[in-house]
Amino acid sequence: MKHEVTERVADLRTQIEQHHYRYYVLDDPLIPDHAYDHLFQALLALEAQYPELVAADSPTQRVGAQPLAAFAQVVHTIPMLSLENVFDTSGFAAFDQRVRERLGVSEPVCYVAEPKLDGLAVSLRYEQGQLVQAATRGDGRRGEDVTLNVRTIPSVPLRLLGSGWPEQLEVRGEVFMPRAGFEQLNERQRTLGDKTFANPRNAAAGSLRQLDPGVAAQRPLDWLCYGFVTDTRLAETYFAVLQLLLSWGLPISPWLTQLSDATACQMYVEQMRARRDQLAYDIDGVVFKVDRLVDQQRLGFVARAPRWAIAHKFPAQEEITLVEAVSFQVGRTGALTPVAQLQPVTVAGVQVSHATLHNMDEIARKDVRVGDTVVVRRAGDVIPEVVRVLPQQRPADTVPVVLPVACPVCGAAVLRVPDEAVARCSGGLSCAAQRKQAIRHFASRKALDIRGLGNKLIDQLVAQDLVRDPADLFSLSLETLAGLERMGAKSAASLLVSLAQAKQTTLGRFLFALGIPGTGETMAQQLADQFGTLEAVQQLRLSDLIPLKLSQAGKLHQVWVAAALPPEQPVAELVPPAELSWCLPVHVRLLAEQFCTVGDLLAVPPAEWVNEPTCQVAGMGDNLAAKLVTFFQQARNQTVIMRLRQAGLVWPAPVRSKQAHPVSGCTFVLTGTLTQSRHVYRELLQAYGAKVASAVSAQTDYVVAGEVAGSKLMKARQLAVPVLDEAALLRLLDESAAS
Ligand code: 9MJ
Repeated sequence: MKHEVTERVADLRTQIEQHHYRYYVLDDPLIPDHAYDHLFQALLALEAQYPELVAADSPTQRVGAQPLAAFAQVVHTIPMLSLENVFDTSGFAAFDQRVRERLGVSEPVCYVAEPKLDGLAVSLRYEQGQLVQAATRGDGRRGEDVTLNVRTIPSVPLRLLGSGWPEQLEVRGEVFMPRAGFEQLNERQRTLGDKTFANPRNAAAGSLRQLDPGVAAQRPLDWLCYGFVTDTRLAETYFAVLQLLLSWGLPISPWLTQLSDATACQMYVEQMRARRDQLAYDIDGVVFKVDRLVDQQRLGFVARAPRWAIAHKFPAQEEITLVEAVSFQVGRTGALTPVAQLQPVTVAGVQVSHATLHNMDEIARKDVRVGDTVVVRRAGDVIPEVVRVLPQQRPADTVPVVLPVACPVCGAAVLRVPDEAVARCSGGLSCAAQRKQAIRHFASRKALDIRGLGNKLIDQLVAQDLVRDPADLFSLSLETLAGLERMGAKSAASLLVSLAQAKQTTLGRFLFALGIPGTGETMAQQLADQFGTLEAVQQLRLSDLIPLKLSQAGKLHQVWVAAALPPEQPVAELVPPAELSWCLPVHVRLLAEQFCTVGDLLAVPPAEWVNEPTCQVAGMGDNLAAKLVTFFQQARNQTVIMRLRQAGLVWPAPVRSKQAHPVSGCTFVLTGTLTQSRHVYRELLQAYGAKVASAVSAQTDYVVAGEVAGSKLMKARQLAVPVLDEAALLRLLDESAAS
């Protein structure tokens, strides 16, 4: 019996470790979360029953140690190195030159590239495959023993998987906190009234240096491995060793790439720079390492850095400057956004003189005042934002920011919806700011793409009251246009041509162009795909979009019965009961669609309250559904839509053959440089009923790879997902269309 239990425990541990690896290291789970939880609970139960079977490397033993009084010191047998930095192509070229001179070669050297994580370097020692010690870098020679905290990081294996690992293995890597986890952690800290962290790096450092591993376990830490110290040579190249480490359960960067020369390295820098903001975590550059390990050995070290590696640093994304004033911008839906006017400063290579403060709640939370010194952050094309105030540098005469009572553009009252962070101008389309924004949006590239209708022109058209809503654009005459400032007869004529061209559109673009609050490009396209016609979308009822679950309806029923409401009271006037936190005004509206009065509502048994939902839109929350339905119910919007159709806006009828197409329902991932923009391929594939995903997983049916495809191609090969080039993709679509 005991023998059977021991075997069962061992079997559960192996299964759990495998699934853990698929989930945390490969990002590609095989089983749903609840199935994993089930295995975990089974192991916990057995270990509770047979405590003598509990082992330190059991997946149940990540947390549980008592807090420490202090960290022990660890002397690194081989010092932990840092990296030399370069900041531009010429810096890298000089490095490459030095490498080749030292190696005495004239041909190009192969490098391996990976993003440079902005976290804390750690060294992990495995003996006989068991994690025995984890230490911080410290000063490179001595660090702190953070084993108990590192054990709580889910992507750190407590014992190595597979076989072939050396008995003594030391691996090195970076512990970091993904941005989303950092935001959540700060949110939690704020709610608890605890100290928040300035950035993910500080949060990771603070978490790793927690004396209580129970606290560290609550922190969303992750890590990636990029180094190793062994007695024996595991493979010929750094790249091959890292693949081995991955097979033993140690996570490596999905962007790890072998590059054949310095030119390829520079292309990699540009690619990562462009991708920087899409990654889930902060990086501050890329790292290049000479791939061949014998070459690394020959190159050796200088002081505290290897001669075979270099960090190509990106420009900093955060700078410090002064808030000179705060003004308010009015957006398309009337939202007032506070904007800080800054003393100009260069951030990540671009001059910044304005930064968003998001809304009044954010201003209060960050306690930003005019006259403050602040940290501004600019990431890619995103609008720069004020991250935080430096309170020590606050002068005595700072001025708090107050929300204006009247719209700075049209003077209408500014209203704040309770429970919403935004304040809005109540002027609607009579507010020139809202009109301008609505028309800009309508004409924008992803909407109707009206070429030649720039912002200056829109400002004039609105200011002179020539255009009050998007439909007015289509009745502009050549004379009117030619009479405007900086418009000749020629540009006026060409704008009319653009307007005529823009009338041929797609339903997805049209829905997006309408500017339905909360409905972006993807949602608009999804609505078009799912419902096929404008009429179908216009006629949607809340109950078509949100199925109110019977259990929810039952709870509402109980609460309202208990409240003994008068039967003649209209359902639309009921207030969501405070004790049901999920219940929002939208749920009341949902019921009001079907029941007029409280009497009608309570007369029906709960099981019959709600029709089976006819449709649900993936990714559409209750509030968005409510905004969509409200939009189409408003008379003003109905009129604009009618006038646009009268002006001749048309789109192709829905393709009904979608279901029949063999790629319909397949998931594609596009990677590498394609000859046409990804946008074009995405629309094409979607038109055939296929989905386009951003990450490769076991659910991916095809990967379409262009030039310089990187980690996604690698992952596709790992998972044996079919890879197509562009020609093969077009053949697949054509052949199947013909058959
Ligand atoms: C980071 N921070 O991502 C190294 N690093 O290699 C990578 N750091 C490194 N490699 C040798 N990817 C010393 C430090």
